[in-house]
Amino acid sequence: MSFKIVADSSANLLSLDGVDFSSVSLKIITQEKEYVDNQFLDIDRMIAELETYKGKSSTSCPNAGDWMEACQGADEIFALAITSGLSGSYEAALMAGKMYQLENPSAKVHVMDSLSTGPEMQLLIEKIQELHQKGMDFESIKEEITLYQNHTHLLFSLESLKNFANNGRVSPAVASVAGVLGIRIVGRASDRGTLELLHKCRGRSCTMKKILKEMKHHGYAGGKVRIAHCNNEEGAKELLSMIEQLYGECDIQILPCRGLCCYYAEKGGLLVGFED
Ligand code: X90
Repeated sequence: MSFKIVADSSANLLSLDGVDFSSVSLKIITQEKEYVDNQFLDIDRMIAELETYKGKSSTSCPNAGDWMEACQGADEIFALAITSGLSGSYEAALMAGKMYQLENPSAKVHVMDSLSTGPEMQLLIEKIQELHQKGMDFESIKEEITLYQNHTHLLFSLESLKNFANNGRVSPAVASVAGVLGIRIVGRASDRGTLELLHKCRGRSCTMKKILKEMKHHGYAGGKVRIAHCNNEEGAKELLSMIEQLYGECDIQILPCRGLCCYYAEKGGLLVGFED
């Protein structure tokens, strides 16, 4: 039985040690070029080019064919997509799952709407891997991961919602709040998988305090934390040390955002996935 985890590139993971894994690329599109969010994407260059680019830009999700291709050859597949509240990726993955099972009647496919993205997806993926490595069977992993998903959360701090607004993924009124120079937005992935704004902050110390406050409020008690950042390793490290000051040594990892998350989170953005 070959087991595989497949996730779209919003999870910021290109590979995983010890389990068969494929990333399915989203794309960032300008009138001049297309950035495919895969291992070849030079993210710093994309950010620099987008900074000087004055035209329209958008993103597109993988189609069912892209998801199908990533599943090829596997008998048991867990497929995780960015929230269906903001993207069509989950719908495409669902369709691919059905098609794959028609072509491979003995295959098992479980498609998940992460209702989130980035580091919260990473937590789900790591848990699936852990359960599989413990020897748990497909159906039991499915049950466990559904329960686990109720205990993971995503918070974020963003300096701008420009790309969200330009692509109609938040209202212009909401975006204008974040558009004020020096104002950062702290928010969360809502239970429906949409952007929920919680605080407006001026300066880094306020941002960090609000993130910590929201983590506590949502039940954080020293569990796993995954922090993804767009060109803001310093901020991620500061948050890590503040968490450890409060909770002692925890299982925390920092990783850079890949293309899709960087496009929306923009320079300075932090995404924090954690367990309650
Ligand atoms: O289908 C597409 O074109 C992709 C659209 C993706 C839009 C959302 C990207 C989010 C990236 C930014 C901060 C976290 C927000 C989480 C809300 C659930 C990361």
